[in-house]
Amino acid sequence: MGILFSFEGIDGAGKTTQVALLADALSGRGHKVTCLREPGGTALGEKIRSLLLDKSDEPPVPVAELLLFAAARAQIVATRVKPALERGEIVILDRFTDATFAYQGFGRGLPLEQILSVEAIAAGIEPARTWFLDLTPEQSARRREARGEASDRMESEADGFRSKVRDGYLERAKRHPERIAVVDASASLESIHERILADALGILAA
Ligand code: T5A
Repeated sequence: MGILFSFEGIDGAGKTTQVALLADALSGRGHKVTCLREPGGTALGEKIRSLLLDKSDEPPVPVAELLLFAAARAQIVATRVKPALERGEIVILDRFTDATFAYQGFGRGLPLEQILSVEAIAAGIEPARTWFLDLTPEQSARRREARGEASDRMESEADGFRSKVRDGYLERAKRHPERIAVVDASASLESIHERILADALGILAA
């Protein structure tokens, strides 16, 4: 059986950058690594990603948003994540269930019991380690501005929304201290990577 890792954080925290660095480092040590992103990672999931992130005249209401993220998750877990784990691979997810807890639970204010029920249906598996890259909403806004790309529907939410999302992640980390490592995402790319790689290698060696 393989091993599942995930990265979390508010928009622009550096997840995609750190996923790539970790995947390269582990591949270079001879591991077979599969990287996937949520929402997306499957043909169906990429279509759902567009429904969720493209700006539209009729944005989904919070419950519809929750269920669309869950549908994309059910698909990727069944068709990509579990098969890769069964092949003995390391799977690295760019976002997973903690994102729903933080964004739909704290950001949108949906009841946490609903979030956890849907999580049990759509995912049913837990990473061995999750790195929550912790950045303030102000730092996130500066990074996203520096990148100069147009914002998607979720990124267009105000900083107040990201502040609630960050609180959600911190609450989730308190609930799962053995799984979720809180990493200061304002540190340098290299120092964050070194810390995460050391942690990952420790888990793989155990
Ligand atoms: N969502 C998702 C939910 O609401 N519920 C859910 O259940 C799920 C799964 C998905 C959106 O959907 C929401 C959350 C999101 O709003 P996404 O594509 O995962 O969107 O989105 P983002 O988080 O927006 O992805 P980003 O690419 O914007 O952010 P990353 O991946 O965290 O950041 P990254 O690596 O691209 O870096 C951002 C910039 O910062 C620089 C990078 O070079 C880049 O320019 N950077 C650093 N600069 C200085 N120091 C560092 N340490 C740096 N690390 C990165």
